[in-house]
Amino acid sequence: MVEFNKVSVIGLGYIGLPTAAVIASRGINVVGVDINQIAVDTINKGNVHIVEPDLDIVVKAVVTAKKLKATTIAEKADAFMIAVPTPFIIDKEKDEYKANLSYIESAAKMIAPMLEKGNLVVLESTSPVGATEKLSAWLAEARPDLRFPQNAGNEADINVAHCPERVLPGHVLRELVENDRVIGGMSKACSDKAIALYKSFVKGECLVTNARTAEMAKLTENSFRDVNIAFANELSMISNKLDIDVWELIKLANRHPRVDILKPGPGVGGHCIAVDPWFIVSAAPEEAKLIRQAREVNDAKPHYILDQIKQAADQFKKPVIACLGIAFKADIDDLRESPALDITKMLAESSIGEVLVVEPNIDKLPSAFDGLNVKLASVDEAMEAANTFAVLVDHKEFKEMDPIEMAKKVVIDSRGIF
Ligand code: SAJ
Repeated sequence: MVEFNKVSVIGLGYIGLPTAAVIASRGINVVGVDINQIAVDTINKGNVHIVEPDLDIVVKAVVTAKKLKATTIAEKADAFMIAVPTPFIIDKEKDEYKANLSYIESAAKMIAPMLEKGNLVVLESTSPVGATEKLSAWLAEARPDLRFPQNAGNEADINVAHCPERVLPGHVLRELVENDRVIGGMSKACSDKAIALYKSFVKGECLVTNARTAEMAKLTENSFRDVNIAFANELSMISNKLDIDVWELIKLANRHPRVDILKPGPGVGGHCIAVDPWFIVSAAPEEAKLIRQAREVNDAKPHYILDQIKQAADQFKKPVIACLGIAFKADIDDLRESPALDITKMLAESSIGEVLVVEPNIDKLPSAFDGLNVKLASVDEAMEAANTFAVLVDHKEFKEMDPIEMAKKVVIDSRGIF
């Protein structure tokens, strides 16, 4: 059994920090590395710079126990786990979407001087197919004195594997431990070593494959969701045209034992599902027709909902529109890549009337609304002042609103809660 006395996690964000904290809680020494000095200082004080339930408690415990420390400079370790962002770059002229691997390249350059024979390097970041091979090539370029799996296979001095993260924001600590993991080594030895690392903190099964399949598995999971949400979104627009209640329709269709339609909404937000399918499309544009079309359907949905809200508000002399929710999904405060926020902003920019933002998870409007005629309001204030309601997020506070009172208002309900 391989022993890991010290693990280094590169990138202390939404995935890296919880992963570092969970491994440290198993008694392994963990060094977290991040270029953000403020994040590093915050963690070393036992605090967190990201919002995730219970993460603060675990980080405080492992920092106090001296099992986790953060730094801006890489150190030697037995295993390195890379959890840096892999955003995509849009070339609007060429209509091309490409993955930006520069953070992985920087991480490779940072850890390469620290590598020693027997070390394991795992890429956790969601990546296009081939990224793990690229990572290994960057490491090999910086360390010609060591043997890497692309040339030495099982005999390599350094083992390299891909193990994509697949945790759901809001449930990260539980899913990190309970979810099954796909582990794709660049050789059998690489996979074996990576399994030993993950077995130290994962209760789910560790499923072995090669690096390319592991990369594609993660992209496939998120594309599956995207395509299926697009199907629901398309159904909602068809139903609207044919005067059918899409929620009733889906409920009925889902009573078929082999049908399970997802929920329509105002579009797809977050940093994963709306991004990852493009990695497949850009790698195989001729073949990935359905995946591209799904992205386009989901990206068009906010504009469709915006038009519906505008039409509804237009019947009033003085429209006062309450936008219920601007987060990217229910019961979180995360506003990044949020279709609800985009719709609210476009609505405010259209100057059609007064816009009230009802978002129980924040206490200050984000800078996206600077200079616009938008106010943050409570549910009660909105019920008092607004004549038009746009339900953009299915937060629990909205589900508790009085349906009889709501029936008296003009409501565009993109989440089907009323
Ligand atoms: N949404 C719908 N209808 C649905 C389900 C979701 O419109 O039926 C919308 C949500 O409102 C939201 C977006 O899709 O705007 C994404 O929400 P989500 O909860 O489905 O997923 P994320 O982005 O929070 O996390 C996903 C997860 N992937 C899958 O469920 C396949 C998570 O497991 C991944 O780890 C994460 O992406 C990631 O990092 O890739």
